[in-house]
Amino acid sequence: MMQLESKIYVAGHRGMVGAAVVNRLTALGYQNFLLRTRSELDLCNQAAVEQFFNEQRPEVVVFAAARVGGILANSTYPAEFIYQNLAMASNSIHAAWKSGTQRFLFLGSTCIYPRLAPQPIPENCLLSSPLEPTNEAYAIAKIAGLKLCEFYRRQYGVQFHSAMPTNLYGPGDNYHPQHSHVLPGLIRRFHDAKVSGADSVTIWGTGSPLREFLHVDDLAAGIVHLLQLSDPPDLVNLGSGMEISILDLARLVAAVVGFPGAITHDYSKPDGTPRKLCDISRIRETGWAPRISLEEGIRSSYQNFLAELESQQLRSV
Ligand code: GFB
Repeated sequence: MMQLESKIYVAGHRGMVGAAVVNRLTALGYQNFLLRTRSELDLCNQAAVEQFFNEQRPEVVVFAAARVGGILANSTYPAEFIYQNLAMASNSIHAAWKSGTQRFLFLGSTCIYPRLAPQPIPENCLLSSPLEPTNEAYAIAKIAGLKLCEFYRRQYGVQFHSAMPTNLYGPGDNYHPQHSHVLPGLIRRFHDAKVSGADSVTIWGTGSPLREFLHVDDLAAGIVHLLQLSDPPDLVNLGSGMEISILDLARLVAAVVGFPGAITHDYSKPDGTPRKLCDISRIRETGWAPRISLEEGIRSSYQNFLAELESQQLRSV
């Protein structure tokens, strides 16, 4: 089990998820972090990863490093999404096992589940039918990662396990107009429209797909909670348990930002999977529950966005 003095490697600590995990652990008194930026350690480079693990020997790893993006980035760059995510996962999981890491928490995404999975999505429907095509590349890499953990745990008795977060948002999100996920994409678009005095804002697709959103601080609490379990599940969903249509989400963002105009549609953009609500009963049974409501989370995210914009720290890649 993780102790206050455990040597903890948070892979991807500069990203939205990794940064939230480091903050949460720090607030709880953990201090012994191993952190490497991408330029210091390229997780796609097997030799460099093996050297890092051999020299540093982390006891606990939280694997929040990934090539991520919204629906358009996923469907435009499938080669990068599958290759980079597969390489990072297999290099790190294997090197961690070889160097004696006892605990490894791998983070995936609920897009690993079939496109037409039963709703809410239970963990046991993994690999039961075809994936959503817009994010198949990312999903395949993440499925490989969670299976690596499962098989190393089964064969070698190490505590390697996985969590599948639903769509995330929060401080440090990526606000790129094309590459981002829907929530930061809409915050940026409605904000720009308000500032420029535009009459309308265009959202992608029909607006009818249903999505579930989890604030990254709730996710970080869930991750730390999982790390503190003595016998964590191999695979567990981490979500809010609530869903909203993309059109209603757009209306909510418009209200928070204070944009009074109309909402129009760009039907040339993909809708993606029609519905993606995860079943969170497994994590709830272990004693974790989300706390931040969507409206509250969007309000604080808009404040973060304004502060990041003001200080020229806004991520847009
Ligand atoms: O968040 P998003 O890009 O990802 O899109 P997915 C969610 C929905 O919002 C889709 C619509 O139906 C989009 O068509 N949408 C409307 C927009 N306006 C916008 C906009 O301005 N930007 C974006 N991005 N979407 C991703 C996967 O799927 O979810 C990843 O591709 C990952 O692999 C991630 O799993 C969590 O929920 O469709």
